[in-house]
Amino acid sequence: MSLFLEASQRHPKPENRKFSYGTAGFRMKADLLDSVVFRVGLLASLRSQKLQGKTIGVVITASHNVPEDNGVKLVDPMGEMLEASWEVHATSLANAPSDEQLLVEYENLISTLGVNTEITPKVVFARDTRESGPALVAALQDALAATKTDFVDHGLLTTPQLHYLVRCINTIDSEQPYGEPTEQGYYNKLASAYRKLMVGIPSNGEVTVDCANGVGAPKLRLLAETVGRDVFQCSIVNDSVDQPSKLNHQCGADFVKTQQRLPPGSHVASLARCASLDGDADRLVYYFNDSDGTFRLLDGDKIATLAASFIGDLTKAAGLRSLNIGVVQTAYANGSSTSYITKTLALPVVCTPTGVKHLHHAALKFDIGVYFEANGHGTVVFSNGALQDIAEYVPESPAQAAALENLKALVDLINQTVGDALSDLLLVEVILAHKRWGPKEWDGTYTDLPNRLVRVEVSDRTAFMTTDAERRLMEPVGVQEKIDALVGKYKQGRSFARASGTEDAVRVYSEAAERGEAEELARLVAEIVA
Ligand code: NG1
Ligand code: ZN
Repeated sequence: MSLFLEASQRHPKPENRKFSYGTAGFRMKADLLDSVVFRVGLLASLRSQKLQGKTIGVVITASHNVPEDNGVKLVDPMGEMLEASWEVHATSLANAPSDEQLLVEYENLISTLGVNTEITPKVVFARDTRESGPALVAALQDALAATKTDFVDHGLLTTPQLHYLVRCINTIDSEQPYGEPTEQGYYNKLASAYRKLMVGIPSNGEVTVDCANGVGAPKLRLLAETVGRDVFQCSIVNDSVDQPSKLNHQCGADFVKTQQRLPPGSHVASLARCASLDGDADRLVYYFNDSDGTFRLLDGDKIATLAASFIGDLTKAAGLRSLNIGVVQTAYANGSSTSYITKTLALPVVCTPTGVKHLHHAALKFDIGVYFEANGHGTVVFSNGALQDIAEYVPESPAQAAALENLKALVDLINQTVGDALSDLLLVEVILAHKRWGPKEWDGTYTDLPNRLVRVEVSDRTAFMTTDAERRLMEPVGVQEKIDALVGKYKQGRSFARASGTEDAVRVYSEAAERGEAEELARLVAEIVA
């Protein structure tokens, strides 16, 4: 085990730091991450051995955060987020105070988890465009070498591309291979599905895509080339990946969603479709400038409703009426979107705590589950039963046959492992083309209630304990009653407070019938919480 200790000594843990594997893995200032990434490498290797040598993924990214940050997270064999019960193991390895204690923790995990160390572990990894990426990759490789892990470095990839690769690798010899386990295989799968869906459908013209100056830019370019300009025209902006300080700066999905305005410097014609990705291309939002110049955001809720309505129509047209379709949201979903789904689309809605792993698992309970966070992270998942029904159904008319073919292509177009901005972009483009809708028609499906999200600095955010999918506070005692009394005074008022899982703050969300009221409600709830 001296190999282990020697390697660990090269990656000392910063003193007096407590790390925690949260909703986005570990995420912080990049210069604190070296030991954390090394230790995540150790855990990736153990997880692979525990799962009989299945391939585990590691992504080095801090998504929409500032360029100085970075992060690391694990991907499970089916391309899902790390199983929740292993998050504590990640946390305990990351916090071992010395190299020797790290070794003790590591061996402890081997025995308590019953890991067979004879099995050769397999890991694949990739990173985003941050400057700190290569050094962190070196720390990861050090851990993988020390544990004699077989690994493949996939260089720069979007987060969802790595999820795709992991699933492909682990299903290659199964009855349901997910796809060819290469980056080009990813483009080919999406492009071929997109082209099938666009047969006989007039193209909807160009979409302008802001790539947050991140990894999405070169990857979208490759995807667009594979799809072909005859059916997919996109203009790529904010693609300066060679200037790392520009990443997510005044652009990208998080900027557009939180600021509710165009990235400065964008010049778009009114009613032209625009979209923004985030720094690792797993979030997507759309927007446009209306004819009177007002900015209109088409966020994750609007993407979810668009997808759910299209898939609902398609399954009916294909004759697969028995498939149950549901939508999963979080408390941040605009109340108007929830009413639209339940009343107009007549589909069930489930609300889960924040964090896509919660949404993903809830979505798997439907035959077809559509899930999106309002910030644009989401996808659609098809159950095995639904996939089987779709594969085996014998259409009773040419119209049913055509719809069924489209449904099959849609299954391939959607990255079912995780929310994927590139796959979601093609999905939205297909649906708009089929419906012959511009952004205004899409926006017109329902009107968002005015809303406000504020960040409140508190002395101890762990004091804020929630229930009911984070919509109600149980602690500090008495706070929820005060919020309730306030909310009751506002027409269509709704507000909640919860501790952020990624920042040291409490977030307060509010909505109400009028803009001024939503803002006032947020301010007053923030005062209660502070
Ligand atoms: P926190 O910081 O727990 O609110 C944020 C986002 C989540 C999710 C995670 C992971 C909001 C309000 N919250 O979580 O939706 O994306 O980051 O990145 O957007
Ligand atoms: Zn992201």
